[in-house]
Amino acid sequence: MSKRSTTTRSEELLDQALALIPGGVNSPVRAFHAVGGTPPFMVRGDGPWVWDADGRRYLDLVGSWGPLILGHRHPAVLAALRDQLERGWTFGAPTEGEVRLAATIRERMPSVEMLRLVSSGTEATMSAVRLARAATGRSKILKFAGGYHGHADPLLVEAGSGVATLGIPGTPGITPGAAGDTIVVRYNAPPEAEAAFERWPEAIAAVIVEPVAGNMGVVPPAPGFLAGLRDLTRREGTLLIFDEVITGFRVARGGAQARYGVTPDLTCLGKVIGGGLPVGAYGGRRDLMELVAPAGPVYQAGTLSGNPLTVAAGQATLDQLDDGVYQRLETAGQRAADLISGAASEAGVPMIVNRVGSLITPFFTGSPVTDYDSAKASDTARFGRWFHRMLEQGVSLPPSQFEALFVSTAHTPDVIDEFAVALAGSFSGP
Ligand code: HOZ
Repeated sequence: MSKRSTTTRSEELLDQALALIPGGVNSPVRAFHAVGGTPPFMVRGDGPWVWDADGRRYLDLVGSWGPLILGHRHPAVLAALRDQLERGWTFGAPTEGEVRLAATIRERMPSVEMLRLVSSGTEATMSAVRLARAATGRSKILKFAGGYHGHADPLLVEAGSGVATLGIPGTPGITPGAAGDTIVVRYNAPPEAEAAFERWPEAIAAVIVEPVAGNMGVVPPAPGFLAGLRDLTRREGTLLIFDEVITGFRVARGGAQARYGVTPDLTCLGKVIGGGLPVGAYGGRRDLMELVAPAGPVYQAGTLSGNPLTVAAGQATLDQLDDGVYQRLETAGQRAADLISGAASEAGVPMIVNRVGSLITPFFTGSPVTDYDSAKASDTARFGRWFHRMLEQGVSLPPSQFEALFVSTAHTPDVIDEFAVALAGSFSGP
């Protein structure tokens, strides 16, 4: 087999990785399959910046896909991690830190009366679905096309994120039984959800929804969509699960449920609550959570759940997030979105920029993006060309049209000025 010629350290590392790790990456969205080229292998981060193995510096708008709401190596998070490291990093036993973090989450998100910490968003959604099935005695789950809730079998059907990016059509490895229990309807289309309940009466255990879709690109809920789901699920005896893995403590101090004033039965969390270390959580109504083992019979467990380092980083992160921070994130997000729209319109490129707080997706289309079909109408080849021009200018964006840009508190006005410079001329050309 002939070896690819290599010129950069990232290319060398990718060559080695391809022989050892599927696709050379440990999560598909990191590969550059949708945009072409070699992903820079990162070695260091600081504030809004990351550096690759070839010493190039990038303005980071990936933010580790959401957790780094304070940017890289925030001093408070670093201090909390150092402090915990000195005392040990896993005990397989309860710790005071877990209790504090749970109390902080409940105080900011009152619908989460009790919660269980796990190690990833996938674990959180998977466990919430199991709990919903146990609590209702029903089998089916209703989700929305382009919604991504991690990679548990029943939730991968018509999923967004990497599944959308790679255009994976079916669900190889998933049994017809698992897929058959998942009903998929259009996001922001209440009549479709209502029709599903008519077709499968008393069969749907839960509706699971990203209250702001973030994995088909950012798609805000239409006015009344979430409240409509709340009414519908209540009427039908079905649980409403908000997947706030991306939006939790990102779009408001109390998450999307506070921003839109709709209270779910169960909430899934991740990303921000771990401050950049592996984490997930599911929680909600006390009567439901008391069904979880060992309080109740619904089994779920994890060796590193509530890991002390994760809990320390998560607590230190949440401790920074006051109202002023959300105001700053809103302002920075608005300015970044305006700059992208302005540069695109100057170049005559049709573009819709969707934004909720510090979550942004520029869609290469002239028509509103309200669901998965309208997201897929984007010119993904043009997105790829723009992505590479920005990378050349030293800006690291998510390598897919169907993801969100994440602005952090480290994206100060000066840093956004640098983004503006990089944007200039980035939409010119084909
Ligand atoms: N799915 C998330 C991004 N939309 C997390 C990143 C990943 O899948 O690796």
